[in-house]
Amino acid sequence: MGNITFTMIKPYAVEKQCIGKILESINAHGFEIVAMKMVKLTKEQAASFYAIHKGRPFYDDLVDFMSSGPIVAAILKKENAVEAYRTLIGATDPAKAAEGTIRAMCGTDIQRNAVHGSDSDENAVREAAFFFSMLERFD
Ligand code: FUP
Repeated sequence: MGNITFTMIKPYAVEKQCIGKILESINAHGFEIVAMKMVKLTKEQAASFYAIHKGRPFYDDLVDFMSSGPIVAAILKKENAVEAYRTLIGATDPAKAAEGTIRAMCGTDIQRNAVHGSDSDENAVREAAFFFSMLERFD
């Protein structure tokens, strides 16, 4: 059971001025932010990050969307971080996400669903290393 997870505040949630609300919820639920940056991914970088979804019907649209504007990337630290953060963000589709979750609060639809959260310890490690060097993280 790992103690870090990786998150991105996606375009549109950034555009909707939801950064503050999301970070406040993250801190209020006991996650420590141990790395953070605002960046705009190129199409190639978004394609590489989401390579595990290659071939799925939504892949091309997802890559276009995730490279359409700035995102906020962060590493979060907490005991059992991956599972705890998946609970905090709610279901992939904001319409199905439980009340009070980040996706229910700031998501718009299944693509513009406010945030990404790692789905396993292995992916958390891989995704954190995709965005942050050893000099940029404090976990
Ligand atoms: P999640 O782990 O909850 O982020 O969901 P998935 O791994 O199933 O999907 C990854 C991302 O693909 C989602 F955040 C949004 C996008 N997606 C779509 O755009 N359409 C879909 O039907 C499913 C996922």
